[in-house]
Amino acid sequence: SSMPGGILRRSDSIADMMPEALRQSRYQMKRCFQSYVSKGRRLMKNRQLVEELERSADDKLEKAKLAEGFLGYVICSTQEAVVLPPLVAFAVRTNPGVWEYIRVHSGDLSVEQVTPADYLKCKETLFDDKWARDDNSLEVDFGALDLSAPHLMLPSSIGNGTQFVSRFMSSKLGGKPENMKPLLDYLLALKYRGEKLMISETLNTADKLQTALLLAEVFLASLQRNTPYQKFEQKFQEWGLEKGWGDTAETCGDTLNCISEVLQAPDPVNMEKFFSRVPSVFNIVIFSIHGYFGQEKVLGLPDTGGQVVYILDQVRALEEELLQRIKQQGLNITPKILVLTRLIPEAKGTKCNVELEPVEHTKHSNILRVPFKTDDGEELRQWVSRFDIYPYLERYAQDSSVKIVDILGGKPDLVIGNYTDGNLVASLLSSKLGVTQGTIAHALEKTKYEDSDVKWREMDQKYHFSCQFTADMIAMNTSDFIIASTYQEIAGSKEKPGQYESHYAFTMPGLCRYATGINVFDPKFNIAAPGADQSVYFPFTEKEKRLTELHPQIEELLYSKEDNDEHIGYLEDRSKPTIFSMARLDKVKNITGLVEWYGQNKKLRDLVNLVIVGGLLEPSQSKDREEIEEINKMHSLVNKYQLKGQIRWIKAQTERVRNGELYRCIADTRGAFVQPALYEAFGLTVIEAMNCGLPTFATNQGGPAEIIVDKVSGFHINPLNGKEASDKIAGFFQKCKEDPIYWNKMSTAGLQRIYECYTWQIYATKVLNMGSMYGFWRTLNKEERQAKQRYLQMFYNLQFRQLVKTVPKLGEQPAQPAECT
Ligand code: UDP
Ligand code: LCN
Repeated sequence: SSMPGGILRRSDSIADMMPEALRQSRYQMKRCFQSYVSKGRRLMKNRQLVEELERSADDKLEKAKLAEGFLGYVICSTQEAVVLPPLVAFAVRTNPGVWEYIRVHSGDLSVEQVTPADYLKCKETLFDDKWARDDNSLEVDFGALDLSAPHLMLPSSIGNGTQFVSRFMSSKLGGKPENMKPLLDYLLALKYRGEKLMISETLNTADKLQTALLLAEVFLASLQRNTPYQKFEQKFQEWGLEKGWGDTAETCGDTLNCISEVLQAPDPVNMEKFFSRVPSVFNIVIFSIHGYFGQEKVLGLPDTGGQVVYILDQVRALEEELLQRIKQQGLNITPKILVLTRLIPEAKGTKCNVELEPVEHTKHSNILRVPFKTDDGEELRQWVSRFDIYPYLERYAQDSSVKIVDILGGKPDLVIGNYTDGNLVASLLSSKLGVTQGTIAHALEKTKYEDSDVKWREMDQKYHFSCQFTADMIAMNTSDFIIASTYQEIAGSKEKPGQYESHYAFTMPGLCRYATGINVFDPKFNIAAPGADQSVYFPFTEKEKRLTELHPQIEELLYSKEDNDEHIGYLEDRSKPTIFSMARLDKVKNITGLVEWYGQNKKLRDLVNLVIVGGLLEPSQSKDREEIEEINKMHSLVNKYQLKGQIRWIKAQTERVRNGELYRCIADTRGAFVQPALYEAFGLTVIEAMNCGLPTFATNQGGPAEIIVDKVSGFHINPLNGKEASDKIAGFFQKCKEDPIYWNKMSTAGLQRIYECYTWQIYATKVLNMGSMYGFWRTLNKEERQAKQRYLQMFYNLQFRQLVKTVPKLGEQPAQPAECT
């Protein structure tokens, strides 16, 4: 019963198969388990478990046999194990999203399957024994309330929520005519500012609606396709059909046909089409609360990175798509999008102290800034780190909801949160106003810090993870849908759990045990990857669009010989191609890693120059502890490897239009972009570079591994193996030298990849479809949803509010150094 190849079906239980496997190599197994328990109580991670398993083999042959056998497979799939001699409890992850928990007795090798909660209790004993043994410790099980909610089955379908939902709805609405009632009710409820859309009250049964559709279809067939809606509006109304079907005979006919099909026998394709057509979303509110949120001079300020870029581009894309849809629906409605952030009176030269600011390149979208208030109702004047803002959020939600309703002239149709703070406020608002909610997390902090859940106490003073993880749990469970940028964000890879997945079952001893936190097989999960603004990041080959007026500045930035306060180092040989990287100078961005690889690789140094944009140039200029370390490291590497003449280090650049041209100027040298991060949630710079036609090497840890298909549309590099990474880059340039066409081939393939998968247009289409579809989905199973909502409200009140009280308000503590999102 061993598992060669390690393929396990979901139905195969490890607990069932393990005893037989243990019997097969009983002697080594005893030795292995002896070694596990010999060091006493402890938490073991995958690598340690595998090492000790290998050590228990007598020779190479046996080692190979062990590794290939079922037990080797189980140990390799074990993310972590809790050793409580004589027992060892394993958390085994056989596939993305699929976990099994077992307990093995090291003496008699008996095996028992345990629940996630039981596993967590074992784990807790290592950190808070008393709490772990208390029968009445707080245990939360959000899964217990999903009684009839359907779940996906296959790991490969995780993240395809809308597809699943449309399939499920088709089968639920089909069959008997009365099954169609929810959809009919949904249509009957559609309106804008009190004015009915699509159908009037008279069409209150599926039969009546079908008859009306039939009449209208026959009638439309007699018209010219481009006949404007106004010409037959009257006729439509006589049949009980209101505005919203289309702007011409053709679009109306199309929508009619689609809804007819759905009414007769719903199928997933028409179901999806139906929700992309139905006029249900006009006003959207997007929360991005912390940081400095603005359109200029904010990038590089603490807590302010890709999230700001993402949201501004997102708003532009959503507005464009909304306008197009509304026009096609034949409606005369102005959509509105509000980005809610906090107003910071001490704005440091940014516009973060301005209440209402139009979003550039949009017609109807604005940034609305609402201040945080102190207990005595005063405006909080200064910036607050994202780790410390919990005490202000509830009040913020109340204040902003009043303003929102005021500006929009009513409720929004959709609220989308970003990051923990934005998602929590979005949850409060969506519960209060009863509107559809979407969740986005550019990064979930829990996975960034090892064992930050079980060791929350140690970190709480600095990070307040007790608040953050609680808020994340509330938001994920309240939200109707979750937008992820990549699959790995949800469910990771074969080897590594995803960010959301790591919230499935976890515990914060002394605080709360999550028997089920969030399940990645829930159909609320969807992938919609962002793009890059294509008016800024376009291919270097589009000669007529190139910003040649910026070339003298860029020339100075890259090639002038003198150091100044913007750049240090210079490039001796301009004829070489350039490798380029740009990022905040955080540790995880690993820019110093890249510099070191370059320094150590003679071949690479012979072939190319290195240009870095990021951070500040002097440690004394920075307030961020991590950045200071990285700045010092940069200087010492430049000296150690004598890089002057081959490296140019330019400080952080905030003008994105010029940055776009900078990528292209690097492409002019037939260079490449390198993103060497130790981990990257998504990686906007990767798609910016690819959009400019710059061949790209990017980390295989996180989002970029999915954006790029290795050796096809760019290259993966392993940030933990600098030699291999730098050889791979050198190999590329060597090959380009021999075959210049190769460079162009990679450049084009990168662009092709972008156009197929990573554009804001694709994103906007997907997200608006989600808004519409989940808006209906949430009306199904109402009772069950309400019960869950009650549970969440109680949890918010009894748990979250108490935790918030542990966070000092500003002025009560020295500000903590923070890093950015
Ligand atoms: N960026 C910039 N100037 C810099 C460094 C970065 O304008 O000196 C921009 C970059 O072009 C990208 C964003 O900041 O649009 C960074 O997003 P990414 O997803 O790469 O990383 P994050 O900072 O969000 O972790
Ligand atoms: C935050 C990050 O850390 C990046 O990985 C993302 O690309 C960015 O937000 C936009 O989602």
